[in-house]
Amino acid sequence: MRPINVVTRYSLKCLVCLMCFLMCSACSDSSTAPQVRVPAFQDNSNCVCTTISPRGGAVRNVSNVGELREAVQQANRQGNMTVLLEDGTYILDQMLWISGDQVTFRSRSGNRDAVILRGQGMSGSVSHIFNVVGNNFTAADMTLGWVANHGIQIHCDSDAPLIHNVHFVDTGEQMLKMSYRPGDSTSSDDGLVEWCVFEYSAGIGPQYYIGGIDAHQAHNWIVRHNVFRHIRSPGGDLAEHAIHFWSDSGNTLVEKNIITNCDRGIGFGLGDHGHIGGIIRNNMVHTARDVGIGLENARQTVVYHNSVFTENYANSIEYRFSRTQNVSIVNNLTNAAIMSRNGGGGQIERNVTNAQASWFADPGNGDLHLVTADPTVIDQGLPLGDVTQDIDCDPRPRGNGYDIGADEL
Ligand SMILES: [Ca+2]
Ligand SMILES: [Ca+2]
Ligand SMILES: [Ca+2]
Repeated sequence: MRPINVVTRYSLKCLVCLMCFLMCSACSDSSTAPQVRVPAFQDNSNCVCTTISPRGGAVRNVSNVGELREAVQQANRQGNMTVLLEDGTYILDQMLWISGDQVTFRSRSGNRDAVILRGQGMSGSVSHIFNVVGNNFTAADMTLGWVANHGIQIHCDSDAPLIHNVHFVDTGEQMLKMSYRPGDSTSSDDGLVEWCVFEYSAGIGPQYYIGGIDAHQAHNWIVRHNVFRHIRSPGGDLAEHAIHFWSDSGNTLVEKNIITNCDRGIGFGLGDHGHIGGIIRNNMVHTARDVGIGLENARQTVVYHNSVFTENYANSIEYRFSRTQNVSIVNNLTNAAIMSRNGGGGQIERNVTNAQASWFADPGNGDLHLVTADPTVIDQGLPLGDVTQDIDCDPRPRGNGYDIGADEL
């Protein structure tokens, strides 16, 4: 289970070729026992939210909705443009449709709380803030939401978006959506979502058809260092996961996120709409009604070093359905079971599933840092060469070995 290579976000296209090669190799090599193929995401993200570098192109400053709309029109005509928003609240009366390539929206101050883009509320007439069909879209350092559908929608084949330090609030459906069209095989590839907060201000969502990140047919996305709060359905049906990649999505990296008080945590696949490859590691997940990490028809996925605190449900991690094969679930710390359902198969090793609330700093708010050095947890993990940090970017291993779960003491 050594990493195959050193790969960064900027060489993900090489990774696609590599994964292609590996998948083909795995399929054609029927003479040996199946092995989990670990994708080559290096474990080197930085636990400091740094300002993104200028994206290039023309720069236009805006300070009101009229100027913002004019800037969008210019950006869609010419592409390659940065729109800097002055501090203030921008109340939209319709969504912003982004068709230009290489278009960036960010606050000039860099203060996420000081630039607010909002619609007319979750039952209002504004469907989105950003509805994106261009490539290389960037949104950074702002707050957005109070819309009927999605805060940001990325359409299929809109590649390499960057969503950085954005606070999503109160959307009528999923907060960040990567959509696909049935019969259209194009995909949104190489996206990065980092240092964002996704939450419902009332502590609960407006209906069940909500979620944090909902991605269909998306490939090579990275979701890291984000916080998800209160993504919960008010009724009997469950909300979608805080982070959900499905409908033939693949090679997703989900790491160092904190999820708290959500119905479901992290999902790869759902029912027949599966997922291939990918890594879920070093996350802290607290769910209030259902599974913390769910693999459904997800194959060749690794789930390493997560801490999961599950309330009102029997399983912290599930691997489910017959096409869930060759998954590896190792060194996770949970308070409920790790369970195969409906024929899911995998390598399940060195997990601790009887964690007590008292072991964690503040489990009801998703802080699953260890406050107790339980001897079944400390230094008891299986050595994994491709996990070199914990959720805090503390180096692993420390002491005499790898600590189970997301936190190395
Ligand atoms: Ca694409
Ligand atoms: Ca240790
Ligand atoms: Ca730590």
